[in-house]
Amino acid sequence: MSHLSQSRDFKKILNLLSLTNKTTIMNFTKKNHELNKSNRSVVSKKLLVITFFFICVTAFAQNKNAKASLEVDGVCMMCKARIEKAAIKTQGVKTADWNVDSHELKLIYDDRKTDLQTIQKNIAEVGHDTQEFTATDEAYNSVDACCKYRDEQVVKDHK
Ligand SMILES: [Cu+2]
Repeated sequence: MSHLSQSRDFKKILNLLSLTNKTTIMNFTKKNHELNKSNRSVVSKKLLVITFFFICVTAFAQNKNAKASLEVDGVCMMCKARIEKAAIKTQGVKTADWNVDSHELKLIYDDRKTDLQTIQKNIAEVGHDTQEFTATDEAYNSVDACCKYRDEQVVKDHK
């Protein structure tokens, strides 16, 4: 009888012990989980910052094949040749295509080597007005008679 009760007590103690153990383990796991959670949020914050940084870098990264289109005044195929030559001569410009009807100049250029202002200045220098730069009278006068795009009669004649 006494042996049985002893054994029962022992079992109780064992049970109690294992219960305490379980709670400790559970608490430990919970803590760990919370720690993981907070760690994860720190990691995701870091990721967010890094991602944002890369977006900024990409946005401001220079483009060696930048595309642009601008308006350049002119009237004929001789103008086209002159405009495109002046554009291409600008270091960094890869392609230049001027449309005689729309007056649109399509460009592909390395924006590490040049910019639209430089390109337009060079075009204005050979006598053609661009979106932002007007050719000097001297430059304008240097173009052939059939290219005088500021002359209404010449423009009419080309239509
Ligand atoms: Cu012309």
